[in-house]
Amino acid sequence: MGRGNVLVLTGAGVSRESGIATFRDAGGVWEGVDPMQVATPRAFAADPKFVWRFYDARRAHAASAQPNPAHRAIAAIEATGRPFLLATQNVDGLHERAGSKKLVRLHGSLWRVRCTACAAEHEDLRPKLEPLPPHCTVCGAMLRPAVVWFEEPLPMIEFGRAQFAAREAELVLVVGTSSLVYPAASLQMAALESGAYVVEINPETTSFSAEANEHLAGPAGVVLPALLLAAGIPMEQVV
Ligand code: BV8
Ligand code: ZN
Repeated sequence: MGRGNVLVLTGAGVSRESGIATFRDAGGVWEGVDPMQVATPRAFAADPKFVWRFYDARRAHAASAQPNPAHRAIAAIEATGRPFLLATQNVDGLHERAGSKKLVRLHGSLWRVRCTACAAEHEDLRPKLEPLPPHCTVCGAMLRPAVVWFEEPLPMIEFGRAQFAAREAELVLVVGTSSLVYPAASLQMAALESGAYVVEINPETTSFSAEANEHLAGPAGVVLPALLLAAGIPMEQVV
């Protein structure tokens, strides 16, 4: 304790106020489509074009969305210069666009593609990819979205950094996640066990709410700027 390290863990709820649907709420992504049909290695092997269409639509949607006050508040905490890490499950790139730099992407990114054969990985910021599925310029094999699907392991270095930060943190903010998807949801538990003060920010109660030291009920884009105001952290200086 007294280390001053801050870890922020985020999920889809943080982008809700940017107009991006969450996964498991009413009207969420998984209401219209079964995750097992689009977000598993098996689904991709069975119908790559169908899976690519799903991700292409999400790329187009994310490209037209803007970061909201929650993303900006998180970037402003980092900008104070205290020991900080953001570990996000989001793949939409809005944290980066709000100015967050010290971040790990636990579930990859919509804006990166990876070769299914030679493992070449690169950034691709085009909102729409034509024709689908895209192919590798190095070896000609099919490209896949560089996101983590169900039944796939999380990127080891990123998850390791988040685990380390969870054990070192004095304060952890768990923002906009249902805390249902593992191993990401194990991070807030590890932080609690190491003695961090863990605050959940979510308009709804979740499977984690009873464990958290505090639950601040409200939208992230309202609660986070209010917390910064109370802490005397300016929102404007970022980017
Ligand atoms: C693995 C990325 C092993 C791509 C996603 C049974 C028990 C425990 C675990 C398992 C189990 N059965 C299977 C598993 C494992 C599985 C898992 O956890 N399943 C759960 C669902 C039961 N996990 C895995 O498969 C992981 N891999 O275990 O690998 C392994 C090891 C070695 C070798 C090989 C394999 C991989 C998981 C990664 C899945 N990837 N997607 C893409 O996006 O398409 S999952 C998906 O859920 C999302 O992408 C997201 O990243 C993730 C988390 O969701 P949330 O962000 O929390 O979103 P959700 O909709 O759930 O909640 C939104 C919240 O926001 C709500 O609480 C809402 O109230 C709140 N909210 C709304 N508005 C606001 C708000 N909050 C604040 N402000 C607002 N305005
Ligand atoms: Zn290749």
